Amino acid sequence: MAIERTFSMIKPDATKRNLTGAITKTLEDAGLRVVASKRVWMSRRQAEGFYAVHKERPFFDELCEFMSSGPTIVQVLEGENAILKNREVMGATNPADAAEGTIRKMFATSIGENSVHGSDAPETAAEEIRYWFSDVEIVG
Ligand code: RTP
Ligand code: MG
Repeated sequence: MAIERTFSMIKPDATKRNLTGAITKTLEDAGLRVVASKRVWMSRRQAEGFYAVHKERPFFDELCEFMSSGPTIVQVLEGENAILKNREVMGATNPADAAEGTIRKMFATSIGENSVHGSDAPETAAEEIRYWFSDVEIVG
């Protein structure tokens, strides 16, 4: 498996509880490398653009409200099989279903405020990285 890049976010519920370091360490301990990182307080409009794929879902408004309610850390992670590996380390969307040792099991408070985001496929990873980063901001 070749080295791959994925897009990750530490969501406002986690930055608010000062969990940026703990979550990043969990990602690093799993073999993922942070090759780009910045702290953003996204606007409602940026949240709606990022989550456009979910715009018909019943939780869309709540999700965009939450994601623009405080600071988020946006990151590019690199490693072998990075997309799947990151999804595994994150755990299930609903923390009640997440496996022991996953970020969402350890830190998430609800299905909505679930501490992290991670791309789900190579195409979405490329799109999501491009949404938040220019090439010069990614230093491998
Ligand atoms: P993500 O995209 O954030 O990595 O999470 P995911 O793939 O596990 O979940 P997805 O189905 O893509 O949903 C995106 C985000 O929307 C919020 N959500 N709320 N209230 C609800 O029922 C509900 N369902 C989803 C979560 O913040 C989820 O991560
Ligand atoms: Mg998703």
